[in-house]
Amino acid sequence: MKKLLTGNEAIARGAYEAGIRYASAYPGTPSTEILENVATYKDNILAEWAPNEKVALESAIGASIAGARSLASMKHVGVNVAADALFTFAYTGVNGGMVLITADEPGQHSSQNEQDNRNYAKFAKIPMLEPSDSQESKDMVKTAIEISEEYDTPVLFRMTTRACHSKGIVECNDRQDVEIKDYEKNINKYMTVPAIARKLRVKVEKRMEKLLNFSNTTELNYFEWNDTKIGVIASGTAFRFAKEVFGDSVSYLKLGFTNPLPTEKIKEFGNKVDKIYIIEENDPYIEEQVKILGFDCYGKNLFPAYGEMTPDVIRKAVYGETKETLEYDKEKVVGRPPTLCAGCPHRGFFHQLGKRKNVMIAGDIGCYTLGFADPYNAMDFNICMGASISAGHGAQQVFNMKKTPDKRVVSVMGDSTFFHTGINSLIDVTYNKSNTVTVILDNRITGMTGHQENPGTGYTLQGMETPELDIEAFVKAAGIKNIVKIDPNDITAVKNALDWALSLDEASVIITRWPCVLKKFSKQDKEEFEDAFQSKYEVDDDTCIGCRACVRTGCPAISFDKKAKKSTIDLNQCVGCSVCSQVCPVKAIGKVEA
Ligand SMILES: Cc1ncc(C[n+]2csc(CCOP(=O)(O)OP(=O)(O)O)c2C)c(N)n1
Repeated sequence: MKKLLTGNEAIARGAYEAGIRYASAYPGTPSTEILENVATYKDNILAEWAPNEKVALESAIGASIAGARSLASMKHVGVNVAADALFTFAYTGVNGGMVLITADEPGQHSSQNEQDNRNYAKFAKIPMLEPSDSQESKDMVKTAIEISEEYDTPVLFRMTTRACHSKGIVECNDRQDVEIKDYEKNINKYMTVPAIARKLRVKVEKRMEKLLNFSNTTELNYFEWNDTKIGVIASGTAFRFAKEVFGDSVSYLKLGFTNPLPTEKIKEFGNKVDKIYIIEENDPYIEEQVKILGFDCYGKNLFPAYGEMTPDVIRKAVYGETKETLEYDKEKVVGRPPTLCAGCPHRGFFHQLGKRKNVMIAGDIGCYTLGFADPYNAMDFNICMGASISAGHGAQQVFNMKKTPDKRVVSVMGDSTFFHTGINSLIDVTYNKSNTVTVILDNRITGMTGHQENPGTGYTLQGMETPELDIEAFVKAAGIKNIVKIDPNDITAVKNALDWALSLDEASVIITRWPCVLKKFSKQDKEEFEDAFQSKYEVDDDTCIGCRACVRTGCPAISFDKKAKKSTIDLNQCVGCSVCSQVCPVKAIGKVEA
């Protein structure tokens, strides 16, 4: 049976066919749809969202030790969060096969950094597979699980955005039904106290030697012989990009198994071709090995070490030219930077926070990161998920040290981010007697990555009802005494909450609670927000004085007619959050009459 699948859908199909029984992940572009698709195989695979990547990997590790084939998936930066577990699991090895999927982001389309996670395979000393298209994405999951069980090791499976999101025709097979293995207690394998771990450390080196032999013999690493003047060595989508540019005019060493790299195959290739191009995205991972083997090659001296290695990037580097594209009138194309949606509950809050002077605003990652942009300008920095509260705490301690008590830090964070790694940071705030203001922007969903359930929403990934964890209870348990819960669309409530929090010389938490406008309400939310969004708002032209206070809320439903000097609201976009009507100084914005 053939299907048209994205790489992420293909991985899910591969997990099904490979007899995987348990899968866990935390969402993050470009990996999110992997688990969303695995979750559709409800009869065969238990698929779960974990609160963060470390928990996801650890859960998959537990499932493997208990005997099931398992999978964890995450975006590249998620592996940083999970790395602690990964490095030691590399020592113990598996019972049921286990594959860790890392979805890297050359080009940083939706990420705060660009890191080459191939280095993790080398660093943790585990085998790595790199599919280049959807068919390989599906097939290699099975191969990864087989390698994992045969060599007793977790396997890193490296995807990139193009491999995750582009579609290809995939030949699908039946599921291989694999019994869950028996679990037997085995201290010498799984108890990584130093005396045992030292022995496991040696085992890891021996395993790498065997894997080197595998790398040199497996068909996952293959030659494509054409003219031998130029030889290209490439892995992942970079191989597809190279083929698009060079076609059959050069020879290739295509690498699908990339840790350890196949030294013998590289030597054979290097000795047969006149000139070697290493085409790889980001770090000189293959290039360094080729150079160690004594071959001169063109790598990062010719191709960039950052961004995507698209066909045009390769063409430009090799031939000094790019392919012609359609000409169009660039004046007519309007720039559309990302913006908070009309009716986004983060708007009212940032509209007010941006007005505060003498505050440092510690940001975090989510839709609310857009609070940094015009017209709010309400964020000073963001680092990684969970960092706003802890980095904010560190900054506040320094302001306090400098005896500038008026300089205050406000840390902002979404609900999913709070469950991800925010809780630990809040514990740090109380434990170390900080006086930061923390704002948890609870929009009842993991918004930025496309509405994934989280521990606060009352549902699991596979649609089961589950207890909705109470953010306020966590905040109290973390020792915070000053807590207020507000509707972020109520401008006065936001203003009062900020005044109150900034007047205290102790830590405080403001929880804003209002659902993301794009969210399909869950049962609980329907009851709580039943009356929300009942009416839309319009501008009365006669009363409007053209002051643009409503425009400065940054709502994309509002536009300003420069000639008439009046604002207008696009009723197709307006969802009735009412923020604009509250900021209008002359009450020109009112509910649309039914
Ligand atoms: C370690 C890590 N994992 C995942 C992501 C991807 N990611 C960015 S923001 C976000 C979720 C934000 O949800 P929430 O905190 O609820 O804020 P919202 O977008 O709903 O405002 C995720 C999963 C990331 N950047 N870093």
